[in-house]
Amino acid sequence: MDFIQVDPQARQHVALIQLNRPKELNALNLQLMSELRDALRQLDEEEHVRTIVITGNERAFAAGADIKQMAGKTAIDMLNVDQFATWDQIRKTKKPVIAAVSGFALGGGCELAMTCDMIIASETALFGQPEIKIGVMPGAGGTQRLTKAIGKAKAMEMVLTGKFMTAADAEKHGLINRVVPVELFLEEALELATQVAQMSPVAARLAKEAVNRAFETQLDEGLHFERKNFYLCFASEDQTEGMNAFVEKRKPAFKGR
Ligand code: CO8
Repeated sequence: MDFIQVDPQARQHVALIQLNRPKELNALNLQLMSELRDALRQLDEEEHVRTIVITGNERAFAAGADIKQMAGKTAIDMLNVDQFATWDQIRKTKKPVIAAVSGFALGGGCELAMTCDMIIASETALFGQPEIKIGVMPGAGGTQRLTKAIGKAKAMEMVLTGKFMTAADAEKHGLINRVVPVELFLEEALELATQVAQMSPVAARLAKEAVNRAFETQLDEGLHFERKNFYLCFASEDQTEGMNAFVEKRKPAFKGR
C-alpha cells in the first residue's frame, strides 16, 4: 500500500486506516481509492475486526479527488475509468465505519467522510464541496448525502458557492456526530469505535444496513443522476479551464461553455 496505512488492531476489535499522501493533502487519486477499497474489503472479512476508523492527519482528512489526475480528462475518459465502481464497493462495507476528520474534508474528501457511518471532527475541521470553483460539481455522493444531512438551503449554498462549513456548524446542522479538541479527534473516534465493537457484530451489521435502507433507494437514483451530470461537466471548456487554473495556481476565467 503506497497511499494508506492499515493497523488491523489499533484497539481491541477496531481497525484503523490512515490516508497517507500528506504533501498532497491526501488528494484521492485512483490508486489511493483502490487501496482503500481493498483494505476495507479485507478488514470486512477479518473476524477479529468489528469496527473500522478512517482518518487522515491533523491538516487534512482529504482535500478532494486528485485534480491533477483529472484535469486533462474528457467525459468519456471519466465514464470509461468508472472510478465510482470503487466508491460503490467502499460504501458496501458491512462493518460500521467511522471517519475521524481534522483539517480539510473537501470535495471527494467530504464525500468520503459522508460515506462513513459516523463522523468525529476536530475543531479545525472544514467541510466543503468546492468543485464549482474548478468548473465541475460533486460526483461521489455530495449532492445527495450533504442535502440529506444538512437540508437543501445549506447544501445548495455550499455546492453553489464552494463555501466551507466549520466543524462547529457541521455539528449544529447534523453533518457530524461531534467536535472535539484537535489533539483528541482520533482518540474520540477510536473510543466510539470501541463502544460499537462491544455490541453484537451481527446486530451492528444488520442495524447499519437498516439505517442505510432509510434512504437507499432514493440514494441510488440520486447517485446515478449526479454521476451523469458530473461526467457531463467534463464535456465543458469550463472544466478544463477550472482544473488547469488550479494546477497553474491562477484564477479561472469561466465562459459558460
Ligand atoms: N488535488 C490535487 N492536488 C491537491 C488537491 C487536490 N484536490 N488539493 C491540494 N492539492 C495539492 C496542491 O496542489 C499542493 O501541491 P503543490 O505543493 O505540489 O503545489 C499541495 O496539495 C498543498 O496544497 P496548497 O498549497 O493549495 O495548500 P493551501 O493550504 O494553500 O490550500 C486548500 C489548501 C484550500 C485545500 C487548496 O489546496 C485547495 O483548494 N484544494 C483543492 C480543493 C478542491 O477543489 N477539492 C475538490 C476537488 S474535485 C473533487 O473532489 C470531485 C469529487 C467527485 C469525484 C470523486 C472521484 C474520486
